[in-house]
Amino acid sequence: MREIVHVQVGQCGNQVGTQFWETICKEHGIDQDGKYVGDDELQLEGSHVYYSPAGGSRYVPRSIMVDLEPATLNTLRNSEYGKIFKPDNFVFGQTGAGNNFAKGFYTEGAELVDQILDALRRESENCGRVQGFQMLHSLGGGTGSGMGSLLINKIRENYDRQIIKTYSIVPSPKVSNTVVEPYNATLSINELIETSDESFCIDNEALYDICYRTLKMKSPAYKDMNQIVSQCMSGLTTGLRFPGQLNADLRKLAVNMVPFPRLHFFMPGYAPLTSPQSMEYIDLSIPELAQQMFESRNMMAACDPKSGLYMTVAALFRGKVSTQEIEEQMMGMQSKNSSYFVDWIPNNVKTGVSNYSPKGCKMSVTYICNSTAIQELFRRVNEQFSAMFRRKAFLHWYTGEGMDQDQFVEADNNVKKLIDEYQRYQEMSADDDEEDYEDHDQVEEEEIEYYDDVESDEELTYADDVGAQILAED
Ligand SMILES: Nc1nc2c(ncn2[C@@H]2O[C@H](COP(=O)(O)OP(=O)(O)OP(=O)(O)O)[C@@H](O)[C@H]2O)c(=O)[nH]1
Ligand SMILES: [Mg+2]
Repeated sequence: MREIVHVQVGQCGNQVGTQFWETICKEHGIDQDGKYVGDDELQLEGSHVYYSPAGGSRYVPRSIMVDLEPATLNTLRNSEYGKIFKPDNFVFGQTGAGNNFAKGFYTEGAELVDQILDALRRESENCGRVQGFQMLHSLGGGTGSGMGSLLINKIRENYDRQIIKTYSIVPSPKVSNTVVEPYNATLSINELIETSDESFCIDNEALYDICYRTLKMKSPAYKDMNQIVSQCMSGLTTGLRFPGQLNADLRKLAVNMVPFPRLHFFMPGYAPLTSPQSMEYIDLSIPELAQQMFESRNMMAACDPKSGLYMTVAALFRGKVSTQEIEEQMMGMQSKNSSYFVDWIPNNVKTGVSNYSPKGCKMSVTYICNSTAIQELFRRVNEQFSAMFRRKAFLHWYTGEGMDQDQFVEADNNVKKLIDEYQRYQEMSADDDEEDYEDHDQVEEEEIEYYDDVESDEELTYADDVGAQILAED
């Protein structure tokens, strides 16, 4: 198993990251000083994927912590596991990106990016052979979205053979009041479409609903939501960190999960989702887990999988469970739900088992879905984007940092095209012949109503017209 370099960017990236590292340290038996205190040799076998061995038998997370302001990183440094990180790997600015993608991508972020790349280079040079990079960031914040995107582009430029995977936290008005987040999210999704190989969409809207509805929390805080994300990320990385067959490296995951290069946005899911208080009252069983897997309330993206079709699914069960029973249950669930799977990818559900169970839970399942239902998430962000962009609201903050309005048009078109691609594969059937596909291509291209890539002036006229129309109606 080859090494992974992890980068966490911005407030969200670092807050979620803090909990992710705490969770996996506990699984690997690594204490707050980086010392091994475990009792099972399995814990260390794959630990080099995420940890570098250091002097005095210490294990150091191969993690780079980045923000454009110092506060969040100071909190991280002083947290329970703060001392475990390498001090040189904290890279920060002073000003923040003020919720502005443009500051993260073009101005403030651009000034800091070389320092981050140096840290990345140092880490990669210390590895035998890096398999890839993983980034944890929000799509709503200026640093997470803007500098996160810039960094991914730079990593791609410098390391063209390695896999880039992102855990991208999608903004929701249920959780944040910052109005420009749909702009930041759209601009960064535009970059992720082209540059990342695998993006796990972790949606604050879904996390909020899970806390509020399933876990019955009255006012969920980030800490509660991040607890769920870290459980899920621990599950998503189990195949990389512990011996096993399923998704044992980042490239295998991409090869099995991504049927078309642009469609690499995954909906992760996790079961059981139970409040710690009720955990001891439920009798966990494999049928129960397999049942929960197909429910929308267990998805980390606020999309109903039954509104679309699964193209590919990978499910990893953890715990001392019977492989045969899992195979049987999964076969049963698939045949019962066969109408929710595309019929043109045979055997599109992969299942694996890791005997090492998560802390505090007898068994669990984490699964990755590449489903056409994810278009719901992109549609939601796109509608919020369009409502503001139609009136050019808040645009001056971005053009003030040197961005051009055409970049918004381009990003919006790219997201619309992505939505359309998901829709198109949802409608496709194994019986369509090849000619149909070609026709389909053309029809789709004509049908979509993109913003034109027009000169700024013409674009303005369009917006004015809309404004005028609304005024007239009033
Ligand atoms: N789940 C989760 N979401 C968070 C957390 N902190 C912030 N967010 C979300 O992230 C978005 C805001 O981005 P931040 O990460 O705070 O911003 P940043 O990357 O630091 O960028 P700037 O502060 O604008 O420079 C909003 O959508 C928040 O709801 C967190 O700890 N957990
Ligand atoms: Mg911040």
